[in-house]
Amino acid sequence: MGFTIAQGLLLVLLIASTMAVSTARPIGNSKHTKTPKRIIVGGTNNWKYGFDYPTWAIEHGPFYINDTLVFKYDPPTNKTFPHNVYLLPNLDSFLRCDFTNAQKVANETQGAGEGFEFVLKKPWQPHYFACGVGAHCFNGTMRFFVLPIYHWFR
Ligand SMILES: *[C@@H]1O[C@H](CO)[C@@H](O)[C@H](O)[C@H]1NC(C)=O
Ligand SMILES: *[C@@H]1O[C@H](CO)[C@@H](O)[C@H](O)[C@H]1NC(C)=O
Ligand SMILES: *[C@@H]1O[C@H](CO)[C@@H](O)[C@H](O)[C@H]1NC(C)=O
Ligand SMILES: *[C@@H]1O[C@H](CO)[C@@H](O)[C@H](O)[C@H]1NC(C)=O
Ligand SMILES: [Cu+2]
Repeated sequence: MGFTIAQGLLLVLLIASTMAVSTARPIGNSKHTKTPKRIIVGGTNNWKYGFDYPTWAIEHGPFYINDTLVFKYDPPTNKTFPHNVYLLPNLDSFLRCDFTNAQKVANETQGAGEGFEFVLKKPWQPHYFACGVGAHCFNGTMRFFVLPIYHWFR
């Protein structure tokens, strides 16, 4: 499969993000409890076009089993783009933003208010999140990858 330079860079970032699991969290740091966390995707940026979610995911990972990812986005109006949330089936579809066989987990209105909550239940399974609207995934960097791990790897 032919990779572009951008796709190659993304792959390097993904590998770096999984390796960060072993280096980013010093053992014995008392700040790290076992209570699942509620994490707003993008922080105060919420879920929007053009924010760098791949980097956000690296900087805020690793993510743990039972942590909740919260996607916040306004319902579509005349002035705002709609957004939604899909899970892409594999790394290749993620790199190409190919929504064939993707699973829509939140529609255009579910990000309103407290946001759409996705609980990370499946250990060691890569989750490829992306927005399925227009070019939001490919050109708007509305995509990221998480690999939920168990707390005792902390
Ligand atoms: C995750 O939450 C479920 C339901 O509350 C619980 O049964 C399970 O033990 C939790 N898993 C971990 C790894 O904490
Ligand atoms: C949005 O667009 C519709 C149709 O173009 C219009 O009727 C409505 O007044 C607009 N709403 C706002 C808040 O601008
Ligand atoms: C989005 O999903 C919610 C919850 O399933 C549903 O109530 C709502 O009608 C849906 N909205 C659209 C625009 O499909
Ligand atoms: C993304 O942007 C590039 C360059 O502006 C453009 O050529 C391409 O068609 C866009 N991709 C999509 C899926 O719209
Ligand atoms: Cu979007």
